[in-house]
Amino acid sequence: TNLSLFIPNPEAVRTQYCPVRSPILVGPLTITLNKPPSLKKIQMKNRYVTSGGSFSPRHCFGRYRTAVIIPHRNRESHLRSLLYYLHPFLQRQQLHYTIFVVHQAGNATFNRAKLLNIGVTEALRYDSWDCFILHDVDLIPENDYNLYICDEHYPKHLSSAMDKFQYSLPYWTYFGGVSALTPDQFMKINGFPNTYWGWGGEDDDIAMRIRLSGMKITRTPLSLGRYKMIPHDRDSGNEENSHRHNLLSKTRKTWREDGMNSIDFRLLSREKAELYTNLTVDIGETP
Ligand code: UD2
Ligand code: MN
Repeated sequence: TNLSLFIPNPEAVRTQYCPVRSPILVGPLTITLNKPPSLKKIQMKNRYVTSGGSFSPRHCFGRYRTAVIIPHRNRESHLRSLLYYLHPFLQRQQLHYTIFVVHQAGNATFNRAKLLNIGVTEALRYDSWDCFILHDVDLIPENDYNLYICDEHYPKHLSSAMDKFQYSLPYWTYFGGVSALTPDQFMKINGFPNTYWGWGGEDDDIAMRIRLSGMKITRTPLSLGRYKMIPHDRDSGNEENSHRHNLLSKTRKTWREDGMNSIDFRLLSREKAELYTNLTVDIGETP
């Protein structure tokens, strides 16, 4: 007899789509932010995550393909805390996902929105996605019913209730923190602005782009969109952007020319780390 016939093929059990609602969600999570765990420990707890920080549900076909994109520089301990909580969170949601970290090289002024545009550009080069999750490195979701999938109609704001704003919205059009856009929604607003260097304003520009392109913001309900922000000071190299009010007053004129159609950067490296795909980029500096 041919013994190989008796070797179970682990893929063979994957014959169906995962259910629309994952049966293994737990709801509210306890987040403790004392000492960030080591990468080794995070790897050991996430043995089905493959190189580059990717995962597919093992017993069903994932329905949703999600790319999580994290703008980053010099926040390694925050990144470890986020990976520690986010990998199990995304696996319980039965998503097909990859985590991308877009690392700004050099010491020039930080540019969060441009890094996110680059993350989307590179993620699309690598695979096709249903949804991009644009994610601050220091925000930990506190409820896994806050699904990391997109709304089919409108850009979605996921971090609607953060501890730093007493678990409510700081103002009505607020769009900072964590958001979810489909590739179509992202292209419809011409992506994010490339011209906001330093802290602040870029999130309001994005909110404005959404309105100017005829869409609305949808949000995770406040009871589920709860996040803890790891406490931190303002980073050096990310000083408050004093031009932001001036830039915002011109968004109506500039959004069609400044964004995905004008992006300019140099990809210095692309490595598959154990828990994420790292993109190191030279994005230039304030003109
Ligand atoms: C708020 C918004 C954020 C963004 C920012 C203004 C919240 C929770 N978030 O964040 O989405 O709109 O204001 O730009 O309100 N980063 C680095 N290294 C740096 C600097 C920034 O990795 O040196 C990344 C990191 O992912 C960080 C994000 O940029 O989470 C936003 O910077 P922040 O956390 O310093 O600003 P914050 O908390 O005021
Ligand atoms: Mn922060």
